[in-house]
Amino acid sequence: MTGSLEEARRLLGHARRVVFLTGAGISAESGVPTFRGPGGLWNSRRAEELATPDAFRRDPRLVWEWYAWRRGVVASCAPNAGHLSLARFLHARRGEAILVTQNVDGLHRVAAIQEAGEGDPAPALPLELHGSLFRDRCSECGVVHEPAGPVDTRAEATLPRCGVCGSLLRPDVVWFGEPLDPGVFGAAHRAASGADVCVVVGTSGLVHPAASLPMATRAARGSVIEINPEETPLTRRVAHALRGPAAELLPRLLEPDRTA
Ligand code: BV8
Ligand code: ZN
Repeated sequence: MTGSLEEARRLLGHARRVVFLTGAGISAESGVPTFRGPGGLWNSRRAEELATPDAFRRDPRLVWEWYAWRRGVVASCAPNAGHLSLARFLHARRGEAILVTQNVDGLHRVAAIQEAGEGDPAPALPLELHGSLFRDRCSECGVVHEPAGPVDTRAEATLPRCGVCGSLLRPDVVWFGEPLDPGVFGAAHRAASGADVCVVVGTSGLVHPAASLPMATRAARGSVIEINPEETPLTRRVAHALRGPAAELLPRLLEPDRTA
């Protein structure tokens, strides 16, 4: 694996344009449950049934109960060494490196702001393919709202409502069967198609269209580096599979001098 890490570092060192694609695995060491691993959120049938527009139409209270619980879990989590090292790399290589995430936990945003200090966090902010747990959106008129505080999920009547049209608010995330924001996915696909290297961190590579992004880099003759403790459907298509946890391997890949 060390050989692969050295070669991956060299590849990254020569790359003029880099895109990162992250999944739930990068937040695992921050204590955020993944979706499909042991104890994963989707393991209970509930989860996959709840992250759909039909579930929200049928029982908005139950769906909000699950998202309010997840907000509480994530609110107590902090970015780990993987998030922070990646944010420093994005700040240092501003304009040449772009971060795309499937995660809705907001931890990349926290890391970008933390590592920017007094500076502009923008170069390290992610393109959020699946939205954010910490924004609400009107289920009718689409207006986005900052959450006004903890959601009272005791009854449908106590759920948050839109300040513009009075309809129910929903979490501002992309559910299964819903299209991704075309502007966000378009920008992510352009970044992947134009990258010399795509670094895929902590994703099972099962959810589309996000999982197609590393192949867009390959189709444009770029190389893919994967960081994951396990093999995934992407593994056989990557140039370097770095087998291990992101909080350990990202700093060793991105900041060799700092982690020597
Ligand atoms: C779309 C937000 C089209 C919500 C999420 C049948 C019916 C309907 C749709 C489909 C269908 N078949 C296929 C589809 C398409 C579907 C899809 O891909 N389904 C899959 C499951 C088969 N996709 C969609 O529906 C998408 N929309 O296609 O729309 C369309 C077009 C036009 C008009 C109408 C419709 C929307 C997909 C978005 C769904 N929303 N999340 C919420 O969070 O509640 S997806 C959810 O999965 C999360 O966002 C998550 O990020 C994402 C992917 O999971 P991962 O991030 O990969 O996490 P996972 O747990 O799976 O894996 C963790 C990995 O980390 C593992 O590999 C593990 O080994 C590794 N790991 C563990 N520890 C560490 C680690 N790695 C590093 N370090 C560690 N320490
Ligand atoms: Zn509204």
